[in-house]
Amino acid sequence: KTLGLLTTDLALHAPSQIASAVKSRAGQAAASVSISMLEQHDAASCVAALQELLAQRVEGVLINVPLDDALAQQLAAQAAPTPVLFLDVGETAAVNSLVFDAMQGARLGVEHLLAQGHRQIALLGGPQTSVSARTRFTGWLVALQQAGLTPCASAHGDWSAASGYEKAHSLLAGMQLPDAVLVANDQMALGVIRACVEKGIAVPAQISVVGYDDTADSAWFSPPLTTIRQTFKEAGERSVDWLLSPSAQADVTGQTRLPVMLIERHSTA
Ligand code: IPT
Repeated sequence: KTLGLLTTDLALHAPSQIASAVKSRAGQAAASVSISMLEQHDAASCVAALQELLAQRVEGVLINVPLDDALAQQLAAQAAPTPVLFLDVGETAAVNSLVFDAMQGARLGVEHLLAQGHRQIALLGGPQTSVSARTRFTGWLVALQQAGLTPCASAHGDWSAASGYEKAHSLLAGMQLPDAVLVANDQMALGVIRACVEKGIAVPAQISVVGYDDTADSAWFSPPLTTIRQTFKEAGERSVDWLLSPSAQADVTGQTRLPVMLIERHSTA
């Protein structure tokens, strides 16, 4: 059996860890995985990449690309009757999906900082083209609002450590330093911590930093990163299991939401 994986940039840690889990699980089931990586997420690139995978007669396709509802639905229709499972779509997309609960993750990050007494909280979101980045950002805003707060500053990066570093310089440029920064992924948090070190700002004594992902390196950051864990291995394994199961052939669509958890390390206090 052969499965297809259509993925966003594998230079990013989260998608590469998902791809790794997909490969291993498929291997255990004696299935092979044909991987197609997209540099652009526009409709034409997605349609062409999916077409190439389907031409290889794959028996099911996993799509880990941030997609708005209409494009996700278009791709599912293009692949039919080959089953497709989406890993990065919103809850209103009429497709089969397995996603992490982004609202829960955002809330856990905010609640953790509030419990430590922080009130001046800055936000560093992911790219606004990504549905998950938008949901995390909205989740933070809502959770802050519920506590009667608005963010003292906000910015958006592109998920890379370099963008986290650059945006941190603007977030930390004001007269008054924030108490804390919520960052939409660990790679950007790495850049934020580096910017703090350069500015002589102690993490966590002067600023607490919360990441998002808990990719394999995050426990080795300096200081070890407090972050929201998404279980990428589980997501990869469950996706493969689903595609290889009879449920993938059934005509029902639905979203499975995996819970996330806060991992408290030493970048917050
Ligand atoms: C999401 C990661 O949280 C983020 O760090 C980035 O790598 C992004 O993927 C790339 O698309 S996880 C995704 C399954 C929502």
